[in-house]
Amino acid sequence: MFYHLFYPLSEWITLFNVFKYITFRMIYGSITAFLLVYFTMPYFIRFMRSRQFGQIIREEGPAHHHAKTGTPTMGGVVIIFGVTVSTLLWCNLFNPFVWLALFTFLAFGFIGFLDDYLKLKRGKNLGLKAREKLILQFLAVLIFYLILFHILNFSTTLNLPFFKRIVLDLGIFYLFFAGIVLIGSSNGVNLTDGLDGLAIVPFCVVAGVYTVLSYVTGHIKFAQYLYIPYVPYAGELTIVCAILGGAGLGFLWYNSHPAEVFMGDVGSLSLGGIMGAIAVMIKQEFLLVIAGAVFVMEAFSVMLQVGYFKLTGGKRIFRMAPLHHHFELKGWKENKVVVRFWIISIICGLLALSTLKIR
Ligand code: 57M
Repeated sequence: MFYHLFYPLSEWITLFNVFKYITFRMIYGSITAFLLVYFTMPYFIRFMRSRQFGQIIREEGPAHHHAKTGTPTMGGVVIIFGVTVSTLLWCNLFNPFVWLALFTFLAFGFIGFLDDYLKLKRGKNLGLKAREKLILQFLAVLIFYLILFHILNFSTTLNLPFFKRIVLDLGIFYLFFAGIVLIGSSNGVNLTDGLDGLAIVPFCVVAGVYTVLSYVTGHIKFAQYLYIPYVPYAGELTIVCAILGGAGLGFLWYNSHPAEVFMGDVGSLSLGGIMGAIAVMIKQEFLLVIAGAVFVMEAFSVMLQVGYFKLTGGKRIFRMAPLHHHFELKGWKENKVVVRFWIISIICGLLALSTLKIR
């Protein structure tokens, strides 16, 4: 909104020319999102406590997790509020990618909200069934795919890191590829969100990496110089990624150990979903695997554990899945696990950015 309100006035007030620049709006969008979450969250926490809407802890969890019973959850509602308001304030609202990213964010957030609400209503950690969640997620992906490829006529060619000359055209199969990216990243964040601050910092790292990737992808000279596909609408996603990072830091203020609030599935699914959508829209899906390696590790640890458990009639590879619980049961304190996973995510974020020069 500010872009549409103030930039046209730059003819009379030169200062307002700054509203044209993505870098300016990226910084202030991020700060706006941080402040919106920072100032709103205490009221949300108070509201959830007054209604006794607290987390129900799973039985099979590590013993010390039971001390967290009753911690307010669904803090993702405040993240969604901060991101949505900040995006509407600072982005160019004529950019279709901004609306498509917001749609994905809210669609996955709605699925997570349903899951959280059912858990609270039933008083058990039993929300949507895995199958129901997957069907709803795929429905959201289908709408995302139809808008992106059939209304916006987006290219179905796939861009690979390191190999600038290889271009694969997936055609209709991009629907399934997009499904893997969006549902994979959404569930990856969801599974990772099992310790205080564990999911939100790696998410902020990925948001930072994709802030840079969106900027260079939407800038024709940088895209040509780096041999990456130039995507005209991608530039505004720089601001959306920075806003996501700012909102994430606002949430971290309250989710850091000992957490005063959990994000809930409404937060984890929406954050993972929008990040997957942005990766598809700027044609940098594979770098999500590198930058989001913590989420990939956690999801794979579950797949390996559950698969091996079923194959061997109850044997385990890890002491417990996801991976963060394995280290907890090995005797690492919660904060030790969390900070070490943060370090890994920062290194992986830097590696992801380095691939831009290795092509
Ligand atoms: C998502 N949710 C946390 C909170 C958060 C197949 C199986 C691996 C699935 C998996 C599962 O159910 N995962 C669900 C993880 C939960 O957090 C809530 O969920 C939201 C995110 N979706 O926002 O609302 C618990 O995590 C803890 N937490 C914190 N701080 C935070 O900031 O301490 C969360 C955020 C919260 C709180 O205790 O209650 C979760 O872990 O459920 N299942 C599991 O992850 C279980 N693992 C398991 O069953 N492993 C078996 C299987 C694979 C054979 C095995 O390895 O033998 C673990 N779940 C829990 N504790 N709660 C077991 C340990």
